[in-house]
Order: sequence, then C-alpha cells, then structure tokens
Amino acid sequence: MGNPLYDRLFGIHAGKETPFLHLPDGHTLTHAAFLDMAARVANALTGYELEPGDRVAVQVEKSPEALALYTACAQTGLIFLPLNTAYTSAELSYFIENSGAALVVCDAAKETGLRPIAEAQNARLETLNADGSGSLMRRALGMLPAFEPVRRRPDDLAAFLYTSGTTGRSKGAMLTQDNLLSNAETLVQEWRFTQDDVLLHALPIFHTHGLFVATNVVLASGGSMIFLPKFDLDDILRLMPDATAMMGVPTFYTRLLGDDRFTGDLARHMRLFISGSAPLLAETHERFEARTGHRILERYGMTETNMNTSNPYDGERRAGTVGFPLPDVELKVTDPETGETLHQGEIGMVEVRGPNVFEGYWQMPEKTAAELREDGFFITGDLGRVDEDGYVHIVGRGKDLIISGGFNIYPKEIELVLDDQPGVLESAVIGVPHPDFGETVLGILVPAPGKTLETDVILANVQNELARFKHPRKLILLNELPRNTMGKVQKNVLRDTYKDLFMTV
Ligand code: MCA
Ligand code: AMP
Repeated sequence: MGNPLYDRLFGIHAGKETPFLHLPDGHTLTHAAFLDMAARVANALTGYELEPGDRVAVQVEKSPEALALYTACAQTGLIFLPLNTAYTSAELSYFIENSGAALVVCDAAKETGLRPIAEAQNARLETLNADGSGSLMRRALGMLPAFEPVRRRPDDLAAFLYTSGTTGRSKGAMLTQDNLLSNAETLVQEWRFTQDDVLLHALPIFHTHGLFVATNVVLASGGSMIFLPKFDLDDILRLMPDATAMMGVPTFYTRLLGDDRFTGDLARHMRLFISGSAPLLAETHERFEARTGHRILERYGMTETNMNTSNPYDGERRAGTVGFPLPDVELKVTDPETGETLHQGEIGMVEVRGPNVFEGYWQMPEKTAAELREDGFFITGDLGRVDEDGYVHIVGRGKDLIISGGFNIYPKEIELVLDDQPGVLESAVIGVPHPDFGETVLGILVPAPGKTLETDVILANVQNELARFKHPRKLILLNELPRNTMGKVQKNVLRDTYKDLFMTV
C-alpha cells in the first residue's frame, strides 16, 4: 500500500517530459516539472508541523502553483479544502472555523482580512498569489524537488468541499482518496481521454467540475490542458484550434453560440464537448449541433458524489437528459415521502450509491444521517425519472436551490441577510430564468409597517456579507408574500410571476 491518489494520478507521470499545463503566456510546464514543483511544496508543508488528516483551507487564484498545492496535499496526506475566490471574509470565517483548518493559504490581497480569522483558530497563514509569488512558494523554492508520499488508505480523507444547506449553514462534504480516484478513472474510460488529449480548461479549480472532473481526468489520462485563469470568449476562440476537448457549464456554450466568430470550422477538429453543473437546455444542445456538428455530452454530478451519470461517448447523446448511471454507480428513483423505489418512468427523488459517494458531512452526524442512508444510498435532492431506454432525466429540484452560471446558491442564506436589513419585515429569494447565467437571483422584500425601503442601500449592505455571485440582481418590493393555507410562502407563484423579468423578447 502506498498512496493511491498520489500514485495513480500524479506519481505515474514521474520523469515524463510530456506537456501537462499550457499557460496563457505561451509557456508549457511538463509533467516532470510540475511534479518537481509539487514535491517542493510538499516539503514546505512538512515544515509547518502539520499532521496527515489536518485541513488546509485554500482561497487562491487559479495557477500552476495552486494545483501543486493540491498535489502536495495528496502527497502529505493533508485534506485539501478549496474555497471560492469570491467568498467574503464573513463567509470564509465560517469555513475556516468549522473545518478546524490548521493552515490557511490565501492571496496576499486577502491576508489582512483573514489573519485574525486564522489566528482565532490557531491556524497558520501563508500566501500564494496568482503569479505564484507569496510566502508558500518562497519557502518551497528552497526545498528539494523530491518527496516520498505519505502512506494512505483508499478510505482516508483527501478533500473537503463545502456545500450550502437548504436550512442552516454550509456542510463540509468529506471526500476520500477513492471517491476522487475511482471517479476520475471511470471518466477517463467513459469519455476516452488519452495522453493525446488537450483540454481547454477555463473553469475555476475550487469546485468539483474544474478540479475533480477536469483536472483529475487529464491527470489520470496523462494528457495536458490549456490552463486559463477564467472563461474569456476571446481566449477560448483563439485557443480552441490547439485543443481536443472542452468541459464547461451551460453558460460557456450559450456564450460561444452568441458569438459569430464561433464557427463550425473552428470546432470541427474537436473530439469532445462536455457540459454539466446545471441543466443544458435541449435548445442549446440542438443549436450547438446545428452550428458545429458536435453533440454536447451532458453529465450529472454533485459535490457529495462527483459524477453519477453521463451520456454515452459512442451511443446517442440525448438532449435534455443526463445519460446513464456510470459503471459502479447505482441509481434509483424513489418516493420522496416513503423512500420506496418507484416504477420506471415515474418522477421521484434521485438516489445514488457507489464508490463515488462521500463519507458524510464533517461533524454533522444528523445531517449525514438525513441524506445518506445506512445502505449507502445518497438522497440527492434532485427530482428525476428514468425513461424507457434507461436515460436519466433531471426534471426539477426537491431542494430550494438556484444555479447561476454553474454556481450553487441557497436562497435561505440570502434571505437571512435580507431579513436583517433595517425596515425589512420579511423576504423571499427565488431563482428566475436568465439568458446568460441560466438562472439568476431575485429578492422580494416586504417592508415593515410604516417603513420605506431603499433597495440600493440594501444591495450595498449585502455586498459585505455575501459573495458577488449570490447578490440579488434585482430587489422587488411587495406589501405581502403569497402564502398557502398553511402559511407557507408560495415560491412557485413568485417564480411564475417574475419568470420573464430578465428574458428579452
Ligand atoms: C460571475 N458573476 C456571477 C457569476 N460569475 N454572477 C452570478 N453567477 C455567476 N456564475 C458576477 C461577476 O462577479 C460580475 O460581477 C458579474 O457577475 C458578471 O461577470 P461576468 O464577467 O459576466 O462573469 P464571468 O467572470 O465571465 O463568469 C461567468 C462564468 C463563471 C464563466 C459562468 O461564473 C464560471 O466560470 N462558472 C463556472 C462555475 C463552476 O465551475 N461550477 C461548477 C460547480 P460585476 O458585475 O460586479 O463585475 S461543481 C458542480 O456544480 C457539480 C458538482 C457539477 O456537476 O459539476
Ligand atoms: P453542487 O453539488 O452544489 O455543485 O451542485 C450539484 C447540483 O447541480 C445537482 O444536485 C443538480 O441539482 C445540479 N446539476 C449538476 N449537473 C447537472 C445537470 N447536468 N443537469 C441538471 N442539474 C445538474
């Protein structure tokens, strides 16, 4: 037994002078050079007196050094905890405290805000900037480019990813080495990735999609990626001729289709386009095929499970569906009330079981018990059905969740902030259709009796508390919220009323 995650994703490339990262400045980092960098970081980490199993909270921009830190955590047995770069200090303090992070790594620009939070937690703080500078790499550069990986078992924890909750605070999903590894190796097979692939990588690396799907698949196959700091249409159009595959959220595809420079000629040589994290409209799928001749391959996953289903590589990629359960993943549709398995074709709760399913939520046994059954099935919160050919359709959500441009947003978190604003009696936050982000956040406020609300002031207050992508795009004032006879707010009525607010005619 060695360290399966390190050995099978990274160690297999030791000494290979083949390309791994193509950077925007034209520079290419080979697998061997990347592993040298990661080993130096691993040596630097051991100097911080950390133990395997300690959490390393990381809020840094996308860079090769950030990936080296992920690799070094695998090598040293530390638990990698990536955090959205848009999170405010108020949001970060919860994650750092809840995870009991022993080390916090952040951009130097965030240091002043984060140092008191780290110190309150007795955590060490180091910096890592987008250009690779900062205290972590300063130390790492003086280290040897070799490191003997710490022994780990497949069920040892490798990463925490925080996922928001419908009610209370975010929960830390605990992912094991095998959760990550088994899924990456399955996806390489399913999507036929090889060392000849060049993935156009424009996703952030603090979520499942950009890190555990895109990056791990490239690592497991020995291919390379064009590693872009973010999705920029000009860059994507310029670099597509050098790529063989792209993974993206639906917004990537609608933005490409919205640009006349994106022609069939530009895309023809590509082997594969994959979409996930949010529903891809059948209409987008069809327009993409009409423009390029490619049928986008849609797949479905979650933070807690990595990928569960995928449309087939060889067979029919059916628009509006998320394909079949992956090998080793069992999927059933159950009655949300009783948990009984429903008949084929009926709509119900999607449940999944397999080596991809996480261990549970960090220090939240009740929440784990509520979502992860004793027999190993995870209750996804998504409503779906399986059609007569076995394709899985996600038809809605049993959870109150908004997905904006692939980022998940839980209305409750925003409602709590809005309810706290002076003069606000109550609020309701809903997701409404948006041409670019798929869905966007709309806030509805009810003023307290005799109070007048200034929505600009309220939006400005929200900025200190919540990451930009969670901000309501608009606030609407109502005298009262629609309620059913039980007194429950009828969000479906609100969603229906405002469904066209951001859609152009
Ligand atoms: C940026 N903004 C957003 C979003 N992104 N607002 C709402 N939703 C967003 N997703 C803010 C910006 O801060 C900016 O604020 C304004 O909106 C417009 O920004 P714009 O330049 O248009 O955005 P962008 O920087 O181009 O980003 C859009 C994006 C990006 C490319 C769609 O959000 C993105 O890369 N999303 C991918 C998310 C992802 O990886 N999800 C996977 C989660 P201002 O106007 O103030 O300047 S993993 C997952 O879901 C599961 C497991 C799965 O199945 O994969
Ligand atoms: P998260 O775990 O927070 O990143 O979000 C996972 C959620 O994104 C799932 O539970 C689904 O609701 C949604 N999701 C991911 N991929 C798809 C897809 N292809 N179609 C529809 N919903 C998706």
